[in-house]
Amino acid sequence: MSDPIKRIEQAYQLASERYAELGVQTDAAIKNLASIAISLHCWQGDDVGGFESSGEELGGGLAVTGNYPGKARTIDELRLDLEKAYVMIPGAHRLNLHAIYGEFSGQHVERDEIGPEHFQGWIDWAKQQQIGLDFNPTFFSHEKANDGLTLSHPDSGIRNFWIDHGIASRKIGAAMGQALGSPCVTNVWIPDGYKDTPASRKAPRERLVESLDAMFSEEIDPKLNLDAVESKLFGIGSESYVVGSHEFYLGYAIMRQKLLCLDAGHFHPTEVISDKISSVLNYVPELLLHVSRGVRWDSDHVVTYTDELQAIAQELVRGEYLSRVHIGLDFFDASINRIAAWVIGTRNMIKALLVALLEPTAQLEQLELAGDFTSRLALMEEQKSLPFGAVWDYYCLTSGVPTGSNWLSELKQYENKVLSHRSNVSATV
Ligand code: RNT
Ligand code: ZN
Repeated sequence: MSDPIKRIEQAYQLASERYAELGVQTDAAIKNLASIAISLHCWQGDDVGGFESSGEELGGGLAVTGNYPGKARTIDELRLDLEKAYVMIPGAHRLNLHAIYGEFSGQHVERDEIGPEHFQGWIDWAKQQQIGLDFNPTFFSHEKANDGLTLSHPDSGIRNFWIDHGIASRKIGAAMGQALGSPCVTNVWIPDGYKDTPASRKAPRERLVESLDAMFSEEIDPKLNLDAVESKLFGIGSESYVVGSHEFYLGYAIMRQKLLCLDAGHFHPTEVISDKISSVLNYVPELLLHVSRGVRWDSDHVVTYTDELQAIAQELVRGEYLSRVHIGLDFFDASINRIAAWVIGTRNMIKALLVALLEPTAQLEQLELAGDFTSRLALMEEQKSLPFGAVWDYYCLTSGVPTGSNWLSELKQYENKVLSHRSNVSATV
């Protein structure tokens, strides 16, 4: 039994029999799992820097800490790093791009002038990698966002500039969706808010509704582009008031039938998005998730295998919501190897989905309906020690990606060969 492949296969066989006793088919779970795409966020690769020539500092109240060497400095480096991440993650996934990651060839292209041509290289690369693309207009790291207001700005010139950026971004999303044959989710997050108590909470919100309506006025085929809106509780510099709060966007998404984006780090610390999914899906057509991990505040830590991550995955599987929920990741950690951050976070998300797919949900629901809460609790607890690790290893093995922590040594080699030769430019501490 020293052959590691054989060991994984045998362990899987035993696990499969164990799950079958509960009426769960591991093969079916694996097959379902393979069809779920996770959208990896490009911005973990370079600390939300992007490739505009203006060299604006990270804004919008976003902060990346750490100065781990090897940050991607060019689009080619970022693609190389992403390719490295994808081969360590089982399944077929997506990439989530921000507008500042266009290929501007050293030219200054204003945000309201960007077009699909600046993302042709990404589209070609995505085709070759066989991944779908998602998109985000960038309403931060820009002189016109420096006072912390964009789409809700009192100055109509500034508002219109950002509306035009949003319009341009939706066209890029549609071009991506068209070229790749899979709808692009274009997500709108703006940093707008006030550090201190506002005199009017009302006016910026009324302006934001108008700006969003103007931005979304052109109908776009949902087969090409889907619009999402993302709320936040507070940010650095917007501690007292955020224009796009949860209630604001929940109402907007319901009223205009847009996708609502729930970011796991954007709520009160004891509030969880796993409990919101089955509520809001009664009213909005689809959801986008920004799976993240807040630590004390919206600190965007790498996604780990937490109770909340498991609860999110359970909700998606139990509610049969997978076709209506787009799963994206959103964290930025510059204190560890940036590719490892992608790999750890994404593998955890997939692992949580696998465990949810291995749950004997029907049985639990029957117990619940019968009022047998003792058995419900007992079975839920027993499940926590079922051999899902053996199924996970087998899934990695048959997907042709490293099993267990074997990906780490591969990544260390890449770090020595490639990352360590990159000069540590503009590290943020
Ligand atoms: C910010 C939002 C937003 C960003 C990305 C970079 O609080 O979570 O989603 O993280 O757009
Ligand atoms: Zn987010």
